[in-house]
Amino acid sequence: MDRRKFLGAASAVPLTAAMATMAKAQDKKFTIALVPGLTTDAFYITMNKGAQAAADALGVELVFQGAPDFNPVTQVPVLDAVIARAPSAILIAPTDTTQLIEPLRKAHDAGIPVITVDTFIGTGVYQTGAGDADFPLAYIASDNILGGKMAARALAAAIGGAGKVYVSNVKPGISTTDQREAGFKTAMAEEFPDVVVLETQFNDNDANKAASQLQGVFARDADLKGVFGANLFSALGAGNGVQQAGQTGTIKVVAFDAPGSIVDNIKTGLVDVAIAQHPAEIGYFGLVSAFAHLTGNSIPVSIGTGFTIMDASNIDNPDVAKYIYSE
Ligand code: T6T
Repeated sequence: MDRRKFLGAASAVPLTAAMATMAKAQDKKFTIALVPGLTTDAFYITMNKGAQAAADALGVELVFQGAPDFNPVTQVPVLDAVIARAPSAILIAPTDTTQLIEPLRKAHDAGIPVITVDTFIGTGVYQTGAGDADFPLAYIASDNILGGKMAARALAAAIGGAGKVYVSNVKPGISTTDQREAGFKTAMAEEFPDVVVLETQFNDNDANKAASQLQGVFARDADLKGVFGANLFSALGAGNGVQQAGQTGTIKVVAFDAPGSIVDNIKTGLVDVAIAQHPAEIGYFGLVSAFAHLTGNSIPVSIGTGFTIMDASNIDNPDVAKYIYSE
């Protein structure tokens, strides 16, 4: 066999096999459901855009179906309805690490592959044969512990390395925001001994509650130096609270997530730093992973997406601004 023929033969086999699988896949139109934490959150709207871009490229029908608030009580009936329609696969941001295990097992038992995006169930370590929540095929998300540490470093820098701060958070039991708080507290304890982290305030994803909690903390601790808003609504509310207390620029705000409203707050000086996730990439890789699995390929059990740190110095840079969430 001459060299050209040899090369052709060597590469043709896997290539043809892959193409045949793809072609077979495209004979059947897959329908993939994306169940977000809630439908009206710019984070999940942006995730859906990324998933839609992949779906368009692969000829997949994408169905975006979720609840109006971030709550297992409203998410589970939506999930049940999605399972009843027997999609080819489900991408879901579970709203609670334990309460979504049994509802998602129903999908798994019905033969519907499950991939979790953004949040996880159980420990988030899947396909190990251990525990009762390892059945999802993959987890695709930001590294939320790292994100919390990044927030701590940004807030410590903003307050000059000393003083009282607290975390404005959603509620316990959400993998992402639990991990952000844990990462934040670890970094503060290990790297910033002069920062005092006060008790976390839980706002149930209600920005108004987060705003009044800020005022409550400030009333008790008038020397409050900063707050970390651990997700979009926590950060927005904490910022509003700082403004309502007349403390703009004095009480520093570090925000997780980057909707247009937070970017506006960076421009007015209310928010110092926003840690933007890359939700479009989470949606894109989620969709591609589901398609790869459905067409007979193995997929990574975990995919981590990145962050972009936004502040007044870089927010007008198009390479940074492209990560502002869609509304
Ligand atoms: O921060 C995101 C997401 O990562 C988290 O799981 C829930 O809150 C957001 O959707 C922002 O509102």
